[in-house]
Amino acid sequence: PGSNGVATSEGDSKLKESILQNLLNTGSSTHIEALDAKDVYRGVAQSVREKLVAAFNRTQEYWREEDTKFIYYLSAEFLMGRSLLNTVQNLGLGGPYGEVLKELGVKMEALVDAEQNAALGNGGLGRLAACFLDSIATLDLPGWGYGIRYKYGMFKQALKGGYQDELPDIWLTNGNPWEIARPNITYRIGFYGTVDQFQWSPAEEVIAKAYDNPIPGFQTSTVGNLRLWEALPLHEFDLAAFNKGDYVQAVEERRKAEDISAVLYPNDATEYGKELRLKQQYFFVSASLQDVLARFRERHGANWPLLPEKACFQMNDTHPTIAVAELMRLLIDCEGLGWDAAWAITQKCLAFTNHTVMPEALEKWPVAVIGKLLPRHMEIIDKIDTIWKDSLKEQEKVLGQVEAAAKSAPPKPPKAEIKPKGAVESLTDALTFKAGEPSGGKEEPEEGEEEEDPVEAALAKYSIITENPWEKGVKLVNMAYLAVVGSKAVNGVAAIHSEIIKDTIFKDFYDVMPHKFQNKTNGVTPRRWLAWCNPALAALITEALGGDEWINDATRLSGLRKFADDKDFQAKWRAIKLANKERLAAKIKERTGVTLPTTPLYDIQIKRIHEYKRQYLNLLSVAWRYHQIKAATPLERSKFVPRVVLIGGKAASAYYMAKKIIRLTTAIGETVNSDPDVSDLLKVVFLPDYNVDWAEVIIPGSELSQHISTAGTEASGTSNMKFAMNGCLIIGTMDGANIEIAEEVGKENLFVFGMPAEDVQGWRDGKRAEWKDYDPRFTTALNMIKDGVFGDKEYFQDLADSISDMSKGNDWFLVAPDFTDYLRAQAEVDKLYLDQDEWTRRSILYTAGSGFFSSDRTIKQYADEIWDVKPMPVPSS
Ligand code: DL6
Repeated sequence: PGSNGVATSEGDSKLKESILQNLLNTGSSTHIEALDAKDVYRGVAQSVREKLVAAFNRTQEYWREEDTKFIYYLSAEFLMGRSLLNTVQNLGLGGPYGEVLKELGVKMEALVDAEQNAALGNGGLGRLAACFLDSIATLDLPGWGYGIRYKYGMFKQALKGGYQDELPDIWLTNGNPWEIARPNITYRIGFYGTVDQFQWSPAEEVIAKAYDNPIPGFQTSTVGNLRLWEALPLHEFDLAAFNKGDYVQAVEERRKAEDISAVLYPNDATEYGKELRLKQQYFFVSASLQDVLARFRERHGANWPLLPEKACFQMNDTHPTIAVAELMRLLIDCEGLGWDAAWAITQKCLAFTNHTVMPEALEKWPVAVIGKLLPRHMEIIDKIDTIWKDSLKEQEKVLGQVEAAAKSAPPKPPKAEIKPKGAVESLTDALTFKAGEPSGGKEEPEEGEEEEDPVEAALAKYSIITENPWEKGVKLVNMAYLAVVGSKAVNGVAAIHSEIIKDTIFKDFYDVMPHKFQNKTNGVTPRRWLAWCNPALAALITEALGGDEWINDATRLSGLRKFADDKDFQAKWRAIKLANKERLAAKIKERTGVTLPTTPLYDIQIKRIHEYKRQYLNLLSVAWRYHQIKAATPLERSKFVPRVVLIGGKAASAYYMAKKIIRLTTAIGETVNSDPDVSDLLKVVFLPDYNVDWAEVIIPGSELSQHISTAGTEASGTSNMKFAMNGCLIIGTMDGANIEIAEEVGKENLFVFGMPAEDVQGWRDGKRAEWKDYDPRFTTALNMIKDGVFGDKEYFQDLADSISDMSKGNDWFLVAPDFTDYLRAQAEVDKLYLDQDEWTRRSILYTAGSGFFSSDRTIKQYADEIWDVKPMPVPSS
């Protein structure tokens, strides 16, 4: 039996019987020997599921009886990855299952690989949500995630001639043993239609059907929940149309409804399908809120003022922020509350996390789109905006501004349209914004145009509804502003990020309600990201610390500090790292066909491909390294520190430059890897279809990882935390959570470089116009790309242009000015790698310093400082 009381008390023979029975029940043959890996996976998963669901039912029943307060984590993305290993381990069943599977001659690793990834997320934000669910359950906090059961998750990335090819992620074909369908839990979700006397009559309706995904905590019998919604038609089939021979019409309603939960949107830089995306957001938010309110009503009737004592909703970025208007609508239109009462409840129940300052991800929906799809919500948002701005007129700070504005210009009739400050709507806008138009500054009214009312002008910057600076007359709802106004707390995801949002995107809101703003530095679960993915290192840590308590109290990892200088311990640590590198090399061979040596330094950058993450900077330094090797004499060559450079990540389908960066990586790989002059001194491989299960092999096998965003652009990063936990050294800028990692691990142990965040804006605004100090090594590397050393010269031209000649407004993410310092840091890396004892010492210190980055710590802070939710462990019976 496992250590948490969840595990079966059955003897091994009973467990074996249960596994065998399930193999036969779910398998494609009645002969065990004839079953393939997928059959065995399904059978084993089914047997684990029985135990999981029993504990899940006990937990949920207990929480219901106790009528405790819940946290509901609303997120359009949950990047869960695979479940079998995590569930077995979290339930404490690793031992018994391992034994029985061994007896049956089945390898756990083979089973693990037979499972499809649940990739219902794009990247950091979605994986963070998954880590949070793990910690919420482990800490016995009553909490559920709420999201969408996408039929197709994050696209699969293939390489076609070195270019990204996107394929659908068909992840449900073999069934999903980890979910429980709830055909009796359904809600109607309306769209379009008209509003008459505050009553909305939707023109279209779909059904949201619930699926529960139990989330096992570790060393506890608590099993939490992720409830995902599937969209279904109200009317299954139009028989009349069918009988008339109109077969398409007969299933039209089904198809339209199913579209809503069909595909996870590849984030950012895509403009298409706006309405469908908003539909998705409203669909899952409405279903989730209706669900919570229905349970509340069952228990407490119409005692709605009690709702904030029973429920807190955390809005994960702007995607679920329509919740502000929907909660108001449900309370007012469906439950009969007055505006003020509903608003007081809404503001106490909601909290908002911002995950980016990248303008393209800060959603702004055209008023026309919301007005058409959700007319009642548009009315509510309008009223929230008006009341909010009216309330500001009484604030002393604002009053001062208004008076000052009034003195400088006599009041005039209000202008029909208000110009917002510095709004940037899409990636293209963000990139053109640098050129300075429109500046967002106050413009002189054109002739014939009426001047603004100074009071309105002073209040405009607080407006939730703003005018699109790029399209005159088009009004937008700034969803982040709506969330800030409608929430009790607003947080950023790393210390620097939480400061930046107060100074930039939310400056005006911070000025008038500073009490709302907080920081919650991200974290990752040490279960999946160290204990389960790196079992050999985990065993060594447990041995050194004299127990495995670190798995749910990661602060204990600091106990490793005293082993950092111990030569025997270092040797064991190094041997494990090497074995992990070998495992990684084997996986790379399997997935790409490339054979890699395992003696070189493994240098890794895995994350979404984005200009601000600067894979480009990495590639330029690789080009420079290649140039140096080529130019060196054989004797000089023998002094190079061999490197394997691995880059992986997906580019949003419409992100032109990101796709070129992928092609540049593969092109460099093709040239370098086949050049006999280079031999094993340098290898460059693009890791296709980077996802959670890849990460679980890559991170333990890494030695150096790159987190090199332009300072001030990466909100936090979470892979940096996973790498640190696994003893991988970091080369990085002082950005996002790198700063806190440097504090915990010791800045001297990181390879830090680059312009600090506080200088970046000044540089962009001023210095870059006349900057000409290009490092000749930068120019050489860039020219190699331009001159076709890596082929595809024409294709790379605009990519190269985008970082050439800053004075023309290029190189927004400051690749060139950071290049020199980056090469310095890279030279330090090479030097240190020659001193394996010192390298290993630092590696141990990274793991020792990573305890702070456990998502258990993050979740405790959310629970105490925002949610006010208390642990509620299920008593052992
Ligand atoms: O907070 C999780 C994660 C951060 O670690 C990354 O730094 C940040 O880029 C990411 N943000 C997003 C937001 N994009 N959208 N939509 O993914 O959040």
